[in-house]
Amino acid sequence: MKFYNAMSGNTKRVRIFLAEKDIDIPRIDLELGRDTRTAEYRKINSLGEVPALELDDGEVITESRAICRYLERQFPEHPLMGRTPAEEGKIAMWSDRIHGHLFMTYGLYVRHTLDLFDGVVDQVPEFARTMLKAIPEKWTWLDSEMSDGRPFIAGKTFSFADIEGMTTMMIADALDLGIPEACRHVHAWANAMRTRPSWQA
Ligand SMILES: N[C@@H](CCC(=O)N[C@@H](CS)C(=O)NCC(=O)O)C(=O)O
Repeated sequence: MKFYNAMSGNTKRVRIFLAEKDIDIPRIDLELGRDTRTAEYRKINSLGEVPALELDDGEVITESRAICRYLERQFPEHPLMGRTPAEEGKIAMWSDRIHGHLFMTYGLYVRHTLDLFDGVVDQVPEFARTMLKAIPEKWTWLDSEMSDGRPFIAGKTFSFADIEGMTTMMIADALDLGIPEACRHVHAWANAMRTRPSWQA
């Protein structure tokens, strides 16, 4: 297998996943916006995006969340997506919520702001401002959800939902647009996530 990687939130999701599962896959490090936009790389992913996972038979899986789902099935030890139907449902629910409401709010802000994405999307500054404004209220929502004292986003055990949260934290740190001070439940969770060896992935 080969893992096509670069410095980005979507690749970080896969790197944390691999580290949590203790899986070692040969990695090809690309520079975002340069190597990802070559004709050669478009043969791997026609969208010119990372991450991508090339399997031993030459098949390629793209989209970070699909890659994680594949890895979960292929390497079932240290399950991160649930052991029972109820756990699976709960973890899928929370990972979708964190991805849709938190990660994508940052993601859309970045796409409509950074020079890197100028031309990739038609950047609309007004839309970027709307996303920026929404960030604190998204964390406040998560804080009220986590005020029940659960240690992890989907409940009692670390899961893919926490990886979605960690991926969002990475972007928040990079942009210096972090978790509001008042969100003490989220801060307690985030501080615990920063101590996990996979945070360095
Ligand atoms: N849905 C995809 C999104 C991947 C994506 O948007 N990757 C961006 C970086 S965050 C990329 O590779 N961009 C390449 C470029 O702009 O040249 C996933 O989850 O993997």
